[in-house]
Amino acid sequence: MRIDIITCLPELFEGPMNQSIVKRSKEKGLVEIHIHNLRDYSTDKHRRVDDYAFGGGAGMVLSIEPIDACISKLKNEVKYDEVVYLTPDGEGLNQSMANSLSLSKNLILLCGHYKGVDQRVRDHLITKEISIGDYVLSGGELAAMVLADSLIRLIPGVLNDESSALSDSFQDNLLAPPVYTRPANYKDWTVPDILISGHEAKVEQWRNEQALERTKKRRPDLLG
Ligand code: 6GU
Repeated sequence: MRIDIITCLPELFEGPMNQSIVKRSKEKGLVEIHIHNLRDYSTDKHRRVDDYAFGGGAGMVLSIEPIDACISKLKNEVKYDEVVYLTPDGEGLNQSMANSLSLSKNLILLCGHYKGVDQRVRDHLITKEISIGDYVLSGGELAAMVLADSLIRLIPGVLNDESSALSDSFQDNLLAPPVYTRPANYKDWTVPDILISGHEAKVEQWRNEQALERTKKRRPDLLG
């Protein structure tokens, strides 16, 4: 998978996109991430990428020209499955959306800032609008990283078997069951006997029950 991220704050991506699972997926050649500084596509002498809103009101709006210049350049080189705009009024990200987007070969993620982007960007250049939850972030960058991470870990070969994505919370509309590791007894806080029994089928059954119990208690909405 190739992910092209368009942002006014490219530095924000340096940490999160170069650690842990995302780092290893790049090293394995399974993922390419290209960060594009929107300012590099400004024709303004001060490299400005935003302007005042027509009709007035507080807050600057990202202009269409640098965004179109960047997206057009990328589209000349690569065929994209989706051009995604991260925005709080987009469709809510969930595991089933992540599963289907993880099958993409090439994606553009556009990070908005300030008061958003010129509506004509959304009308003519964007194919999908995604929000990561009902709260407002200062910009789309953290949301783009959340989305990228959720997709990358689903690519075959990115996770090893023991951390398989299939047992994650939400993957079958159930939260994940509790997990334990050594020591089996810490300050008399003990591990459920069944997990130490060596009885695989019973462990499996216990985990299913716990997952269902947790989901009922914490997220009954997932059970429908
Ligand atoms: Cl995608 N962007 C911003 N700025 N805030 C958000 C969001 C996105 N998703 C939830 N809040």
